Amino acid sequence: MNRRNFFNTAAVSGMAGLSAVAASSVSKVAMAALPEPAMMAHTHTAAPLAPPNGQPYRPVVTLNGWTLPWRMNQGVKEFHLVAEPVVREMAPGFKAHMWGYNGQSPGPTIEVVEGDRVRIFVTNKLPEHTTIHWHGQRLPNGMDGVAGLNQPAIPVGKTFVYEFEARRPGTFMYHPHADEMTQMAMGMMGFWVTHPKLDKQGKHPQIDSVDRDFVFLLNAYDIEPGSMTPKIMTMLDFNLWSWNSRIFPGIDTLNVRLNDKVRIRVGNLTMTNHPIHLHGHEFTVTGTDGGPTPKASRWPEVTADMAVGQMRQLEFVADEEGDWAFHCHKSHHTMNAMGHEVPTLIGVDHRGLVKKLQKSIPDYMVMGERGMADMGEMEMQIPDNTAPMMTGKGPYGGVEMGGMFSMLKVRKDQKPGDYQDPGWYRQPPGTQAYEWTGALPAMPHSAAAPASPAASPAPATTEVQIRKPPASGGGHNAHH
Ligand SMILES: [Cu+2]
Repeated sequence: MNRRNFFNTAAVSGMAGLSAVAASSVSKVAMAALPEPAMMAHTHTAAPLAPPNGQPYRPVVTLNGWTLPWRMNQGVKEFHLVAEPVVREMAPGFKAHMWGYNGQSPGPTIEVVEGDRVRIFVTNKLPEHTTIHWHGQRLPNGMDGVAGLNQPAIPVGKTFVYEFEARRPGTFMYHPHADEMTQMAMGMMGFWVTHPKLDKQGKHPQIDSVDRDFVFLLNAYDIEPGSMTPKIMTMLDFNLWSWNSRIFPGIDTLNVRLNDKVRIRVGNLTMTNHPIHLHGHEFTVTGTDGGPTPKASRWPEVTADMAVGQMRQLEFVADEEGDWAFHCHKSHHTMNAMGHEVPTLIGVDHRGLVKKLQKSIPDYMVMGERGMADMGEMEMQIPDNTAPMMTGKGPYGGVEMGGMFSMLKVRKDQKPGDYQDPGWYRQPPGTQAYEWTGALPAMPHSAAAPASPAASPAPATTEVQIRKPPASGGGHNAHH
């Protein structure tokens, strides 16, 4: 990494401290013509960046991210992205060596208005060439960013300029289209929002104005427990499922005021689909990467599938107070680094088996015979610099979640424009599930499954299948 001189410039209001950086490898002459690249040194959710010039709009909030400031140059919005190695803290105490933009992975969100002329300087500080593809945008063919097809790749140390008009409003993504497999596996991606031009009444026929507008990307990494660098050859077997390169409990919550109209824009740059599920409310999908959906085509949902390479824009009125889970519905995606070679052991009687098993699998230990909830409680020994599989504490105990999980927090007294976490919700008395302490009717007993292995020894006919983990360690068998 290049040595840097950090110095503070204007702070984005509230939570985000913003620092600009002058890189020693870029000469002063070059810097005079280029907009200074804004850098971000931390992973907090930055307060929305109110547009200092150009057309007005309600800015978005990037979960555990920030919006890239621009410079107006004779009517053109100029941005400067720096592609470079970064260290991203994925959860408190867990850092990953990634590639990204302007100090973070994902890169900063770019926000413009329909009709804006946009110029983006892209400086390549990676150890290999790169480009940027502006996923979903209408633009001249030579600005589309596919290396070899639309342009020569940006060599190491060079700066290229992309320039086009933001022709249609919508939600877009950006990512390299050069050695994509490596560069996206390493975390190079970002969001782009083009706000609509409004009519004289301040309205758009298909795009409603909202009180809160959140954006984040779905991404996935394969980082061996104890190591810090994502493996780039992985196609399916990722072990870290993240939102904006953060994993629960490292993902900030989405904090809103009761009865706010809320929009959440979610882009999927992983290699599998993610059914994103919201508790307590119904939403409609109001837009895709192709633009706003016709109003007559919208229906209520509580789960929307985000297919690979897609963006979905969800909208709802947050009219139920509380802390509502918001997560991917694939249960393996709400877990952190885990071994995939673990057989299902619920109901298996381990007595007498462990010693025999340890002859062929020396580090074998009993796990999972009562389900996997023990994992959330157990203080298991894990390698340095990794994340526990299921973790996160709520006000009533372990949440037993990891990965793609956060919460929508709806509060009556959340101030307009305040995005701070209000803390845990206190349910009004009499509105929480409670223990029944009265008499119970006789429980009919299923013959098939003993309730607990300790209470009923396994019958002699039980077949036990144990699969031996691969000798190599198989990549990420963290929990043996
Ligand atoms: Cu998922």
